[in-house]
Amino acid sequence: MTADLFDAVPDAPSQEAIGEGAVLLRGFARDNESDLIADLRAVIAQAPFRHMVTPGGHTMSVAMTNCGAVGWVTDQSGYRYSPTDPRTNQPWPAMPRSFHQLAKLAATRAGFADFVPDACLINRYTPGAKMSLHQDKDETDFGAPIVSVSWGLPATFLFGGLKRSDPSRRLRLAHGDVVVLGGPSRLAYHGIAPLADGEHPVLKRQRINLTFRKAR
Ligand code: MD3
Ligand code: FE
Repeated sequence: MTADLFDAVPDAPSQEAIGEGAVLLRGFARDNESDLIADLRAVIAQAPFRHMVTPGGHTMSVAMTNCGAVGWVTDQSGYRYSPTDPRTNQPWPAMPRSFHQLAKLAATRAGFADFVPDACLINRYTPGAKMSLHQDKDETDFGAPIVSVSWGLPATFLFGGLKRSDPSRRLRLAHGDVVVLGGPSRLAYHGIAPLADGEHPVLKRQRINLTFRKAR
């Protein structure tokens, strides 16, 4: 009877170990979300989302952009970090202070107080978009964690092991959830299942994921 009312009330932030060096901070990015989302809109006004092409020639279903000193790019010639947006050959937008602060606070909470991100990859999923199982290996220092922030529609996160064939756990990532991936989990295989349709009150029919990295 009152289920709808209760569903609209966010749970209190919580902290859960989901693997060795991996911490899920539910609701951690919900506090100052209107400032963060305003800063996100300014970044994407400068560097719009685009569908990049993999070295294998496939166009990704996830649209991407970046902010920070370097940004992750892929094209026919490979994956790499670039100081400039290949669309304009201009530097990527600076990382907003609000983003940097959020990433540092989350990393500190998970035991990585010296984390200094220099790259923030921004992924946009619309219904049906997915990210196949992969490892993040284009960075120089695997001792630094990756901090992931989710906003908008919920997604099923596939969290595997160090081998592609290891079984994956399925975890639901919802608006405001943050995951810190450090230690042995830093090189775990992971992906996102095809996004289910829905409508988020703020972000409508999309999911946005930020991943903060120390790329170089
Ligand atoms: C586990 N992004 O951008 S975030 C990516 O939701 C990426 O858009 C997904 O995978 C997304 O590379 C997943 C969670 C995540 C990020 C990095 C990881 C999980 C990870 C690195 C190692 C292990
Ligand atoms: Fe990844």
